[in-house]
Amino acid sequence: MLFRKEKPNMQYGIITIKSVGSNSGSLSFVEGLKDIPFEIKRIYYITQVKAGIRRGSHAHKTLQQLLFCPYGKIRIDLNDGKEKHAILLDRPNRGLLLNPGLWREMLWLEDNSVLCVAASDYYDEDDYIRDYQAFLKYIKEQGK
Ligand code: T46
Repeated sequence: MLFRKEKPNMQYGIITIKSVGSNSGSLSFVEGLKDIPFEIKRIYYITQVKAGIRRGSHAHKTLQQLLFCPYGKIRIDLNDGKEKHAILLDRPNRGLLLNPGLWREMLWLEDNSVLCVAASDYYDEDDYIRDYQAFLKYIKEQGK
């Protein structure tokens, strides 16, 4: 597993998702524990979003996720409480691995762009930090 980080201290990585192309299109695939460092327990995807819409504004305490955009263009704004960085998901083979402890916002840059997510665990609202001040406090406590 080879992850590229543009900000070495931030808890995220970029992967190139394996793809097989032919005259009849392109097929991309990800295998848990082989291509990404966790077993996939949940898949979800977000559709029918207009350009200019923002979602997210939360962090996770333990969840690891792989985000990818098989169609369209979405910007992911990351913030670890110290640094901010934006990642563009604009092609089907670009994957963004997110470790816990990152505040994220997703900005749709094109109508109907699709955000797909493979997650390391089942849905659990208790794993979310949805208040920014609570996030900053949490990060500070984790750093102790
Ligand atoms: C994340 C970003 C990238 C469920 O019931 N099950 C699920 O598996 C998920 C993901 C959500 N939900 C419910 C919880 C909310 O009532 O769906 C509703 C919308 O979720 P939320 O506002 O958290 O959606 P986003 O787009 O802001 O965030 C989502 C994920 O929730 C989050 O984990 O990292 O995408």
